[in-house]
Amino acid sequence: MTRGLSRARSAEWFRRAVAVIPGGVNSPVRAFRAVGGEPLFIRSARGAYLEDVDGNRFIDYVGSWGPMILGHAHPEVVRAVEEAVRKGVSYGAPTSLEVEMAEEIGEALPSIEKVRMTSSGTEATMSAIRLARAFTGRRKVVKFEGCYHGHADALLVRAGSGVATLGLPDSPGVLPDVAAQTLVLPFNDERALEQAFEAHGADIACVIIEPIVGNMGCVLPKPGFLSKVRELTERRGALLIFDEVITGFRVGYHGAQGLYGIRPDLTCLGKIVGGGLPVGAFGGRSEIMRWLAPEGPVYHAGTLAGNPLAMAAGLATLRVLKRERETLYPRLERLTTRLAEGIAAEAERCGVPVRVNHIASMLTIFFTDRAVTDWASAATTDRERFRRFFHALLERGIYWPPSPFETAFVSAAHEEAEIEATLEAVREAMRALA
Ligand code: KE4
Repeated sequence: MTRGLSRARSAEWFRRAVAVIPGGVNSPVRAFRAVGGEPLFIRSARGAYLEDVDGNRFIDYVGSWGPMILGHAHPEVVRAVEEAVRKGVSYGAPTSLEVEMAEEIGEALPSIEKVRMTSSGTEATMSAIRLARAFTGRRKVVKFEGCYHGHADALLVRAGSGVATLGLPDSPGVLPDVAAQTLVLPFNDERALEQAFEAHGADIACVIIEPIVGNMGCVLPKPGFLSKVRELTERRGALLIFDEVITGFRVGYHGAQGLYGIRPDLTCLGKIVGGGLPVGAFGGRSEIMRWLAPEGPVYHAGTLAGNPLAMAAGLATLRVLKRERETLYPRLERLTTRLAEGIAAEAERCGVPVRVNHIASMLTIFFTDRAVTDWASAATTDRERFRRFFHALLERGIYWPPSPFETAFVSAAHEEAEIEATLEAVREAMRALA
C-alpha cells in the first residue's frame, strides 16, 4: 500500500539548494531529472535503510552508487573513522595507512603490483589514461558506448558516425580535437574493436572498459568478449585498462578481473575502496607505474590522495570483505538473484515486458522485451514506465536508483525480510503498470 510520503522538509531544502547549488545537487544523477519530481534530502542511514529529513524510511538500493556494500554506518567502519579523526584528518605526508591500503589492494588484485590513491574515480581514470599515453607514446583511447568512466574531458565523448571514426564531444566545453582522440565502440562488439585497431592500431594507447557495465544499467560481457579485448590489446601493443570503480570488491573480492580470469595492464578503483569516503585508485604493472612522478616523468598528484580518514574507512571495509568473503559474496548473490527473479516473475504475471540483468549484488530492470547487451538495446527501455515504477516503489518505501541506466546494489545489511518487502512493493507497482 502507498502511504503518501511527507516531503515538506525535503521540498524546503531543495528550494534553498537550487538557490546556491547548480540544479540543487552536487552530482546530476541525484536530481531525479530522469524520473521527475524533486529529490529527497537524506538525514541519516543505517544498515540497509535511509531516513530522509521528513522522517520517511526507505530500503536503499542506491548504496551511495556503489560504496556501501557493507550497508550504512557499519560499526567497524564507524569505529575506524572515529579513531582516525581523533588523530587529525590530513597531514600532507605519507602514512602507514596508505601502505596498508596498497598492500590490501595488491593482495586482492594481483595485477596491481603498484597503486596510486586519488580522491575520486574520475581522477583515477583520467590519470590512468595519461599514464597509458606516456608509456605507449600513443594518443588514442578506445572506450565503449554506455560505459562511464567519470568526467575527464577525454572520456566525455560520444560515438562518431562509424566505429573507426573519431569521437565527438559529449558535453559542451570538451574540445572537438580532444574528443577526436577517443574512439567509442559498441560494447560486446568484437568486430568493431578489430576494425578500430585496423584503422588506428598503431596510435591506440589504451582500451578502457567497465568489464561488467554498471553505467548503462547492469550489462554483462558476452562469453569470450573480455578475452578478445585482452588478446587484441596485447597483440597490438595497447594497454588494457579495467575500470573497476564499481566492480572492484563488488562482484567478488578479486573483482571482475578475478571473476573472468583476465589480467589487465591497469585497473581503476573507487567507491568501495573508500568505504564511502572520497577515494579512487589506479594501479597495475610496476613497469608502467614506475613512469609516475616522482619516480618517472608522468605527473599525478593530489592534496588528499591517500587521506588517512578515507584510508581508515576503506581499510575497515576491505578487511570485513576479506574476512567474510567466503560467505558474504555468495549470500549477496543469493539475495540479489531472489530479488531479480522475483521482479521478473511479477512483471510476467502482469504482462509487463522486462529484462532484469543481474550479477553478484548488481541488478537493473529494463522495461523492454529485448535482451540488453549494449547501449542500443539498453536504450529501448521504456523510460516512462521506469519513471512510474520508480515512484511507485518510492511511495512504498523502496529507494531505487533514480535513473533507468544505473545499477541497483544489494548490501550485506539487506536480509531476506528486505528482499521480500521489496518484492511486495514491486508486486503492487507492477500491477499499476499493467
Ligand atoms: P567518481 O569520480 O564519481 O568517484 O567516479 C567516476 C566513475 C568512474 N568509473 C565508473 C565505472 C563509475 O561508475 C564512476 C561513477 N559512477 C557514477 C554513477 N554510476 C557515480 C554517481 C554520480 O555520478 O553521482
